[in-house]
Amino acid sequence: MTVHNNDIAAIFREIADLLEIEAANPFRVRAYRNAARMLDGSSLDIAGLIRQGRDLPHIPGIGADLEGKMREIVATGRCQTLQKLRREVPPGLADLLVLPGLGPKRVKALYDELDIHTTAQLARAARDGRIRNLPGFGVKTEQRLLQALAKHSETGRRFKLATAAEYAGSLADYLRAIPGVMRVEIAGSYRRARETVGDLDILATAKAGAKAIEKFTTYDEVAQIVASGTTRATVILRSGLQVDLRVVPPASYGAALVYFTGSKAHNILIRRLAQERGLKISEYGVFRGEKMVAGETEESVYKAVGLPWIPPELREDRGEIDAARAGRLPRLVELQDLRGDLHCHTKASDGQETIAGMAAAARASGLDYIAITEHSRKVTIAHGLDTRRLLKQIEEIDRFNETTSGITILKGIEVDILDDGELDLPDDVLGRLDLVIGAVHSSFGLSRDKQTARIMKAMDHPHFTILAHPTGRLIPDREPYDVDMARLIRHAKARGCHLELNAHPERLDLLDIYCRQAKDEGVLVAVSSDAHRAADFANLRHGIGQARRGWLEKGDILNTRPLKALRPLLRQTM
Ligand code: DGT
Ligand code: CA
Ligand code: CA
Repeated sequence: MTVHNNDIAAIFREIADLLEIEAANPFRVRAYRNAARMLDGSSLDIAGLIRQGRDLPHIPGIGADLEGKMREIVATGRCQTLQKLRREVPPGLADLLVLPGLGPKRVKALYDELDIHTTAQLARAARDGRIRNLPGFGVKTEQRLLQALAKHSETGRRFKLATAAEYAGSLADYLRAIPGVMRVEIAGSYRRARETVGDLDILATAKAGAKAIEKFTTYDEVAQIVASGTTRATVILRSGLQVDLRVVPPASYGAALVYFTGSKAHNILIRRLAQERGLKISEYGVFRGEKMVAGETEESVYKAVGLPWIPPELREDRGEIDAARAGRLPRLVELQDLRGDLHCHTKASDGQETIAGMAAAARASGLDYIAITEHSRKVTIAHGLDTRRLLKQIEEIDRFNETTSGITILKGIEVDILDDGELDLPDDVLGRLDLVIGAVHSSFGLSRDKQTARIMKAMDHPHFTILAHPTGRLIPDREPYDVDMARLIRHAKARGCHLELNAHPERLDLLDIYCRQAKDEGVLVAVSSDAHRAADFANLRHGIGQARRGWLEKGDILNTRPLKALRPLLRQTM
């Protein structure tokens, strides 16, 4: 039984939810949530270490009790504590928690006061106007719940790319190890690096296809076999993730890869190009009459329709065909192009590591510099820094740089942009830093005009360097706030500041379409990890995926610069 970090995190999160519905001790609830957050998105393979009988590194917040539960989950796939809670809490209540705006306290109130324990009951009560009278709810909440319920039923469940990657990685390894299997590639939205995926589409070539399919359906994470034949099968994993596998002959591999990588809109354009040339294109190959003229590689398929190979991240019908035909496809940025990371936290605010710990991890990831950018004082839950503590950290970093070679630490801050567009720390201390990242962490509901004006005013600040996670979206819980991004991009250009592409799996913000607008306006994008622990530098690869979806090249990214070329770019040009 293979258990992933994400599985343990999901169990801890469910325990926390159910405990909270039971009004358990808040510290206990928080311990489970913190542990879940630590596990989620961390690239340290906790389950693997436990399986191999190795000691776990000391993880802040994970004591003997939680470690014991992790061992239990890895060994058995279950957790007694959760089983017990599930018996105690009415079924269905936990399902309500996935709706944005519904935390455990509200779910408990809905249950206690109105006997609501399913989404259907909730929808009915909201339509009847019965929710608004509950203490702490109101008309606005009721309307938001109705919207959330509508969206919930139409989109179903999508997986964050980083979460899907956990499952995809071990499944692909498993498939590659099956005797007779030759090639395995994960296609679909996953290969296009979309921020969420609806399901995994896996393509394989194999000597004995039926045998490979049988092995696939008996993978130990399979919870349900939806369909199974000699060349294809569909299963649902325990995590709820659906996986389609198709086994194709090697001669069709390229054609099948183009087809199943999509997007659908891209495929339709390719098919039209083929028709114009008297060709027929399908997942089996490119045909002139009965004769197959291409299909073994993707290159051969694109060549048959008169195009160079197009990187998967561009295959969204956003002008990639015209660019390819004109020989103007971008040379997309790659992970190895990054020289540094401009957004990291340490223990001084809400991170887990010391400065030295983060520096060592960054160096091990091949980076030459990182910026330490703690939260500012307004973010009290993240233990944000005031002037005094920031000055202390500045000294600490100076000392570190004097005594350490191989990596340089830049002094920064993730300063809150206040409601009125002012920054949360005084000018003189900001002026002593190498860079200032401005971030919106409050008042997401401002009108478009106010939000835009607020952020533009922050950019006017002489020390402002980079706008953090520019739309504020959190996948799947928070939509981007309403802001005129085109104006922000033009303003950034005018002020000589930059936009961040935050690589945290829940953010991937700047969004791809805005990356491209930034590039068109000549505004540089900083692909940053927002690392809170050593393992988080691994998230940079998802940021690069998003940057590639935004057509960004090495030169469009701020932190592909060597330190010397970077420094002048951190000062506003005025
Ligand atoms: P997802 O799973 O919702 O994140 O998005 P995709 O793009 O992975 O979509 P999926 O899994 O439904 O199908 C995988 C690929 O198969 C899709 O990107 C393109 C191709 N495909 C699926 N259905 C059609 C179709 O009706 N026509 C064409 N031309 N291609 C299709
Ligand atoms: Ca898919
Ligand atoms: Ca699919």
